[in-house]
Amino acid sequence: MTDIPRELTSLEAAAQAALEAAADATALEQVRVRYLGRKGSLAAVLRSVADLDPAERPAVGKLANEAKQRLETALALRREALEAAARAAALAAERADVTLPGRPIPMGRLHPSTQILRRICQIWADMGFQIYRSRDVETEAMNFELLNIPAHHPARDMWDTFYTTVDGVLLRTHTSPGQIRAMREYCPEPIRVILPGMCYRYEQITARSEIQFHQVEGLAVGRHVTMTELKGTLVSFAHRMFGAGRRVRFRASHFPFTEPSAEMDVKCILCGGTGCFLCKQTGWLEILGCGMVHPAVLQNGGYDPAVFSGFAFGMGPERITMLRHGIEDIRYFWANDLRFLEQF
Ligand code: 2NM
Repeated sequence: MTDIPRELTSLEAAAQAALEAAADATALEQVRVRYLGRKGSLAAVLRSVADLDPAERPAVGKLANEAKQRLETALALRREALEAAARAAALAAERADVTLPGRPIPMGRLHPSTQILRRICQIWADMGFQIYRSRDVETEAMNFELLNIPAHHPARDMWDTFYTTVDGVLLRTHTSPGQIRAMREYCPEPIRVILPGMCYRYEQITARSEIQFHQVEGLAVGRHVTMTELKGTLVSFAHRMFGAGRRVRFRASHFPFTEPSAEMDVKCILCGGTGCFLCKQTGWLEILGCGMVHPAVLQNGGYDPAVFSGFAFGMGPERITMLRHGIEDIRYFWANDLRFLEQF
């Protein structure tokens, strides 16, 4: 009698135990090579079947083949089980907890100058003023001569100017040249426009003066535009901008392009008028300049000053923002420091 059936039984038991013990695909492959591979233990047993007595061969061969079948089935099952476990582990590792709070994405925002500019424009638009845009690069004639500021006149000293390399071409020192362009475009129709935009001045940069800043200028021209309307319109603006109860006063002033000229103050928004550092103990804050358009300027815009009259005004959005928020240095506006910008 041959020992092969017993050998097969113990080999199969050992192989089954090894399969169960294999913890991953690599270990499983080692088990397969060792027991079921071409040079494995089972193959050796099968080869020895050939040496048996021919009468014994079929029955033993059948036993061996059945053992091989069972082991191959067990191997496939074990492989599947290991793969399923690996998949489950991977899924568990990648699992997203949808109940966790999201990561905050920092929000962008508009520059404080843009915010105030939009608010000012909205107020004037509500009052029926059309927004007119004009160029930053201007001619000397538009920026000065046509606004009643002749060359060599001492008034020129009010505007230190960036000139370009082209003779007679400069960066506008105020948005007023755009008013000449608006008048020439719409003359002889009545107009109500505001002109928001950047202005440039060749100055020492300090806490109180920058070389670039915004202006919003306004202009109304018609057959019967009066100083009373100028005052009423600007008081209405001040009430919309600073609150309906805000007290306002006008002081006489001087500009080359208006006559008479004035400046408008509002009661200090910090102390309410009792006096503080913001209003320099005066109780008032200067908000804008204004006046009746000079006849020479109306003429340059194409309007006959004997028939037409107009009022104009100009304000600085950065200055108003500084007053509103108690900002003590105008250089913050263009320094691009997020610690400043993120406060608005
Ligand atoms: C100001 C103050 C007073 C002004 C005048 C004109 C024009 F071109 F129509 F004559 N535009 N803007 C003006 C008047 C501007 O800024 C402080």
